[in-house]
Amino acid sequence: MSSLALINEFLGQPPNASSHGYQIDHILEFCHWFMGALFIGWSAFFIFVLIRFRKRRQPSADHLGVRSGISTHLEFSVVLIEAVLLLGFAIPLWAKRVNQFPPGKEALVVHVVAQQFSFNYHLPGPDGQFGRRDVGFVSNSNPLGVDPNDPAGKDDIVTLGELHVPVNRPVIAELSSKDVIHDYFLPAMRIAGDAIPGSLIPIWFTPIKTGTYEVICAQLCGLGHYGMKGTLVVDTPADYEAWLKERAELAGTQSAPAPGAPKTENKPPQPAASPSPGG
Ligand SMILES: [Cu+2]
Repeated sequence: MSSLALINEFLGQPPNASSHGYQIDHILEFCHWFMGALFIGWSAFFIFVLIRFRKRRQPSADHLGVRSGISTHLEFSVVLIEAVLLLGFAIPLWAKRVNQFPPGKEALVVHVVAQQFSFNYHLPGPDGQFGRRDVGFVSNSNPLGVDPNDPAGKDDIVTLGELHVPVNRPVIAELSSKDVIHDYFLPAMRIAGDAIPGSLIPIWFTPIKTGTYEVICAQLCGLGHYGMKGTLVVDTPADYEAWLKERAELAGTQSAPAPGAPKTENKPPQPAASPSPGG
């Protein structure tokens, strides 16, 4: 990291923990320095104008205005730099993020379902298949409405507020919402995406450092918006398997017990996922 990159840290950006994040950081770094230069330049110009065109020196208005071409050249260069930033860096990077998804088999696919005021996670469980979801099955104990009669959904894992992923494996998060527009934002992964009711919006990232990271909602979605803060835990593959196993054992206990599965009947309906009081 060059000393120029310290500007991101100075402005409060958490360290990057994803494989593509450094590209985002380079653009942010450049933008921050560029905006800093513009701020100083325009401020200096403003002060110059205040002094140069003060009333004592300029008692009557000059209707001809500016005669030098400096300001035109300056403004043209600013537009040029901004165009290069947008067309040369921002749009190509964005296009890469939305067009070049990792193959589904290689990636971990997780459904992120936002609601006021938390993020629910739906994982396919050991069989690798998501169970069907229907709004008709939604209840307190089955927040995502996983169909209890669908065999693919029997081992599905549903968690609230906390997601575990293995390090160095691409993660595809499919975002949707149960109520209003939210925005699933992983600052350390340098990725965010809107969760919009009626839409399924995929985003992807590859975590490269184990640790616990912040998940926040980046759309002001209601009074309990602040309470949507959650955690993303990037595990070593062994730790991730252990978490998955633990969750898989609890799976099925959150949906209404189907006939033929009496073992789960007396278990508490929701795993101890410690939902934070949304507010
Ligand atoms: Cu929200």
